[in-house]
Formats: sequence, C-alpha cells, structure tokens
Amino acid sequence: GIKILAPGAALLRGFVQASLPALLQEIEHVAKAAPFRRMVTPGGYAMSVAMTNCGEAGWITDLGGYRYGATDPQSGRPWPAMPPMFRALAAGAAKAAGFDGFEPDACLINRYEAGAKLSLHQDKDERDFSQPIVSVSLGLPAVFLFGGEERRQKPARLRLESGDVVVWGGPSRHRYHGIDPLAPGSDPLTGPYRYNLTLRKAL
Ligand code: MD5
Ligand code: FE
Repeated sequence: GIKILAPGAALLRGFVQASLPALLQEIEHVAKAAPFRRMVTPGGYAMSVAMTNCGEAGWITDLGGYRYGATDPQSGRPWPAMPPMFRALAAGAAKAAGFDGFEPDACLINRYEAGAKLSLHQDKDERDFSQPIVSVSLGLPAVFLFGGEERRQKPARLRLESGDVVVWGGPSRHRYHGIDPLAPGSDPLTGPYRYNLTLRKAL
C-alpha cells in the first residue's frame, strides 16, 4: 500500500521486499570499486555514517564543502555505474507516488552501524528541486526524523524497515530530516548494518 505522510511525501512499505537480496549484491559490487568511507564535514568532523556512490555523479563532503562530483576523490576514477535495477525501482516508486518520468543520475549509498546517525538537515545540493528523491531502506530498522521547512519545528518520528521506500517530492523535498542513532541488532541479510539508497537527479 501507499501512505501519504505529507504533501509530496509517500511511504511505500515493502516496495522492494522481493528485490532485497539482489539490491544488497549490487551494493557490494559498487563497494568493491568505491569502498564505504566516513567523509569529513566542512566543519572538520568525520560523519558517523559511511558512504559511497554510484551513477554519473556522487555526493561528497570534505573541508571544502558539500557537492556532487563525477569522480571518487579517493580513487580519482568515475563512480561505478548505477545498476539498472536501482534506476528501474526508483522510477517505479516515483511513478506510484505521482512523479512520472523520474530519471535519477546519482545514488548515494549510506551505511549505518550501531550508534550512527544523521543530524537534522535539508537536501539542497541538487540542481532541480522539482525532481523528487527516492529513498530505499535495507537491513536494520531506523527511526526517521521528519521535520518541517524550518529547523525549529519539532520532527515527527517514523520507523523505516527493510524494503520500505519513501518518495520525497513537492513541498516535502525541502523538509528537515534525519536519522536517530541506530540501535544495535542483526538483520538476516545485512548483519549489523542499515543501508539507505538515495536516488536523485543531481545534475
Ligand atoms: C537516510 N538520507 O535514511 C536518508 C534518506 C541523505 C539522507 O537524508 O541526505 O542522505 S533520504 C531522506 C529525505 C530526503 C529528502 C527530503 C526528505 C527526506 N524529507 O523531506 O523529509 O539515510
Ligand atoms: Fe537528507
């Protein structure tokens, strides 16, 4: 089923359930060429979430700021190609949520271990905010913080589980959001990790 969380934000519970093993294989394939790493924020702190990317562009942060780049700064090589399955699932989820013709060119892969978190932030590094962001959860569950358009608004809490997909578009594209520190656990597929794919049109 599809659950409207807010205008432009749709939760598709279990949308990729049947594809989870294949998705994890693709993540492992990407990580062989572009390993997970903890990037540094412009303020000089290592993020607790480990990240890698696939697609024409990848999201990076370092002391110089946040941006999209065509190459992995760690290797100097282009990011691994986006697996066709990622593109197809993202387009299908976007369509189900009312966003026809979504063609992602960037996929950030976040890997959370116990205690890893994402502080409240907005996604503002993409060029075209009319395009949604599709996020896919795999592995351990997380508590998602869904805030408002201003930082001071108290966020709602939502549990995201393996196989869930959320489409963030329209007025929800700019809402503050984050992830609470991950609770320790073991998932049958991913072990100690939660992975999140964020598929975007960045360029
Ligand atoms: C995650 N990742 O679970 C989340 C999923 C990120 C990030 O936040 O920036 O890598 S994407 C959640 C999202 C994206 C865009 C808008 C909104 C949520 N929102 O309006 O709540 O690792
Ligand atoms: Fe975000």
